[in-house]
Amino acid sequence: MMLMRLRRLVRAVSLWGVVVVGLLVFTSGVAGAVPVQWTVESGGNGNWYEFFENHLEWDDANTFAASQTHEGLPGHLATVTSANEGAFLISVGAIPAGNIAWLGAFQDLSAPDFSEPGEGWRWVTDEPWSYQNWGSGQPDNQPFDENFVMLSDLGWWNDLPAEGVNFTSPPSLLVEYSSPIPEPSTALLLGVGLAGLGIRRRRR
Ligand SMILES: [Ca+2]
Ligand SMILES: [Ca+2]
Repeated sequence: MMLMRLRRLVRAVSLWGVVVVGLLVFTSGVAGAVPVQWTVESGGNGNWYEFFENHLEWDDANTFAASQTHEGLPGHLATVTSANEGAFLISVGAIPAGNIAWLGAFQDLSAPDFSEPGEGWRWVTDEPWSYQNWGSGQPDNQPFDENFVMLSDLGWWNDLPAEGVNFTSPPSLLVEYSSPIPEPSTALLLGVGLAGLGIRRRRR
């Protein structure tokens, strides 16, 4: 009798264990989606992108993204630096329908070219600010302090305050995993070196 009761108890405990582990897996699964790669073979940059449902103010989202890694590559808030990159993100549904996500873009208020609402924008990776996909009427800096960029599920951008929509509702975030980008000076030296090699070859 005692033994049977004990067995029943063990079975009940292990069942609950399975349920609890299942719940833990489920809840942690909600926070991050599966990273998707924009492969070099398909014309991409080889980087990975992962949507996180975490709703954080921009600075905390930026810190969170930088703490993530995938396949040994460091994360950062995503930088959309070309129309092709933006189109790729839409094609794979990187931002689930009905969601918005922080990008790694901010307005440098001390930059020499700063002016509201459209100038002084920078990427967290120091990539050149040459491509933009602002939504209609954006950036507007309205009502004030909109110095960070969100990406919509449809691909357009909007400037928002660090605290998010209406200063109370932070977007989710999109992490990009990429190889560290070479310093411009290193890239330039490499380019000059390669050009020099080309000249020497041609002289032979
Ligand atoms: Ca602004
Ligand atoms: Ca705005």
